[in-house]
Amino acid sequence: MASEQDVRAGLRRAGQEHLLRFCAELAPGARAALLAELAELEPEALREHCQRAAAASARAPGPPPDLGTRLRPLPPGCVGSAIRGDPAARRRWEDEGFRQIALNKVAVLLLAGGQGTRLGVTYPKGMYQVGLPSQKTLYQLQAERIRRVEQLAGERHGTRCTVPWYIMTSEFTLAPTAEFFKKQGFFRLDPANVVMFEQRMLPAVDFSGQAILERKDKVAMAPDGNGGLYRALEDHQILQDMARRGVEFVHVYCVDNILVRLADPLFVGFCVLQGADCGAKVVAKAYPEEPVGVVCQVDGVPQVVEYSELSPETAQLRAPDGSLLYSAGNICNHFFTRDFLHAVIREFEPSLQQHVAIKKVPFVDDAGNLVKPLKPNGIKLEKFVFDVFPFAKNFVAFEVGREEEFSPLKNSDSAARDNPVTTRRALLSQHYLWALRAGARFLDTHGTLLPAEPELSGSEDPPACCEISPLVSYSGEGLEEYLRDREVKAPLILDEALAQVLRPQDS
Ligand code: UD2
Repeated sequence: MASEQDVRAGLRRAGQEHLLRFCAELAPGARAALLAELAELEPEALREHCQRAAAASARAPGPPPDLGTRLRPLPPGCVGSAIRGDPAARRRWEDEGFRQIALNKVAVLLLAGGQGTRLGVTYPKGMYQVGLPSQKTLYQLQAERIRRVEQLAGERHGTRCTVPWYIMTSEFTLAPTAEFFKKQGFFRLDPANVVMFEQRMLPAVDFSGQAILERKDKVAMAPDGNGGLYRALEDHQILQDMARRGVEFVHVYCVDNILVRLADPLFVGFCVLQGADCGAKVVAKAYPEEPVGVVCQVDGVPQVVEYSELSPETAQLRAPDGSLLYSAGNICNHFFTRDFLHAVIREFEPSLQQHVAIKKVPFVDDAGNLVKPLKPNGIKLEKFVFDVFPFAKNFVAFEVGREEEFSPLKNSDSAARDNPVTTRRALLSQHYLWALRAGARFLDTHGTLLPAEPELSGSEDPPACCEISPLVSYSGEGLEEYLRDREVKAPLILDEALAQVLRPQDS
């Protein structure tokens, strides 16, 4: 255990000795915990971090004034599409994706270290359930999509295959996530193929460059952003684990998109056949201020300009056809080769930009009282996962349909968008349309035929409630077998058990 003397000497070198100002009055347990936390902070790195945070917050807020003139949309040559163009090309991409999955070369990696502040829950967002008839959580939907895509790839290639699931957590989310997975029996995945690892935390700093104490015995710490991924991969030797398993391609995604297609064969196959080392799924932005980053070029190099850093004027610019000029919305679904991740860790990680977030950070004042500030008082520095795009040798983007693939849970129901109601509706609308396309006709609870509505507005619930388990269908495939020319009573919950009942008997 670190001695108080050693910790104090380190903090003095870092200019942060104030963090021990209540040490003498702490009970032995609390004191040991504080010393242990502080001993983890390397003095030189802490000094630099605090100075950098204060300097960054002193700079003018907002994007660099000339950013607008340095932006260009992505060149069409590096953009593929799941919704337009040649269907034969799409089949080729999908075949290739399934082939790579069947060869055990594809892994998924979930970014789950965020605190879910906007949603306002105290537990990890993946444990949230948006009120589906099945009451499945986001984690469960994701686990089941992994199982289904493994099954589909296995059936095509006559093999058994695995898509390992790497989950990056933080100090806030690791313990509850691990406990939840255990309690849920890992959703019937093999626990050996679910690898959780923790990202680093960084102290929040005030405007004068002093790290903030949130309690007398605790420094205010925050995860180092989803771009903390790269250091975390190195800290926990994750690429070595991938290499042992033969994984070459990694689909990285964020936790809150209820429609996320894990290890999406189409996206993976497209990236592989293009020889890409790095790729991003995009959707056309719904409106100029939509809180998604824009995938574009800055000074001729592919990059994401985050929504918080894009000026309103640039966000509103229109192309000659009237569409938004910068419309390639980042949905936080990225493709990386393992080799590229290796290069990032070896060469580029230290040069990744640090983004500044100014927040209200509760603190103890000099008299030892807990203060909840009314104005922002603290600086958090974060790296972003997509800031590695400029280092790619061959970057591609892949356009997908919003209704099929993007509905994020960001806010509580008090917000108008991206909340539990809108995400639940997005999933149930998708499943209703899949069922209609497969030939189902819905009856209400009295057995009256409901009119089919193949076009949904998105602002209302579908006319019949239908939820299809990912274990039955990953992206709408294979449903004719159960639903063609069938009259089914709403609500319909098509899970594995019902699929058994509806399956035509072998003659
Ligand atoms: C993210 C994207 C944004 C847009 C949007 C789409 C980033 C930086 N921004 O914005 O461009 O695509 O999603 O929905 O990717 N996380 C961690 N560790 C952290 C912080 C966050 O793992 O320290 C995870 C978090 O749990 C979530 C993901 O990263 O799964 C995205 O985080 P967010 O919800 O804070 O990002 P958001 O919505 O501002």
